[in-house]
Amino acid sequence: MVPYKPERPSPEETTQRARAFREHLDGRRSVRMFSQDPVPRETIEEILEAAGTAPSGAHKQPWTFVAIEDPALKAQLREAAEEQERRFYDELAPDDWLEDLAPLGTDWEKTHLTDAPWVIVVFAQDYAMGEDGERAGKHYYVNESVGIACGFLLCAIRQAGLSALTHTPSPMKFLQEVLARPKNERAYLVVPVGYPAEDAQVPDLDRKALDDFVVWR
Ligand code: IYR
Repeated sequence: MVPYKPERPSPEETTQRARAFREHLDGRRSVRMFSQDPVPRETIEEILEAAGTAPSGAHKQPWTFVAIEDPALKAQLREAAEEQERRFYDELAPDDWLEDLAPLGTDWEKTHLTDAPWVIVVFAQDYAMGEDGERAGKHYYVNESVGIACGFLLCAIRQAGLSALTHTPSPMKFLQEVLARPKNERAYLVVPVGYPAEDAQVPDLDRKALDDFVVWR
């Protein structure tokens, strides 16, 4: 154990700071239309380091982030994703799911995978793997841990002044193959990162009011 002495703002200051952060986060929108303008690798490194500060079960940090800028690999990813998505929209998705997606204007086409300068693919490690490729230890609360790390990732992207999309192509198995990830890793989330396109549009949606999602006791 080591001492922990973070700064200690006054109670009033905690409100101000919480409000400022809330307002900043409230301006975040998921973006599906990206500019091809470049984003420095250094920015992505900082964003990934921020994600890596997330808490995790038994501090096992059970995540791998694959940061892709190679246009050929992004194109390969897009082609594979669109193949899955075509099947999803044409065959697999039940009608009520398609109805729920209609206001978002999504379809099988995934231009963000080639337009965004970076595509981060997040993998969850269901167990630890040794150098020899054999199971080497347990991981705990993997979904919770990786989910929190993705939350940190999205906050860091917002703080950098960039935009992202949380894309979950379904099924996601192809990502493990295209990106040649080991067998202990399971694709969790695809996050294109960049500037929004000049003419980007987002759905006109509201967020739940506090009273609609909080219970005070
Ligand atoms: N994976 C599909 C469908 C999709 C599902 C949900 I739930 C969304 O919020 C958005 C899309 C796609 O990416 O288009």
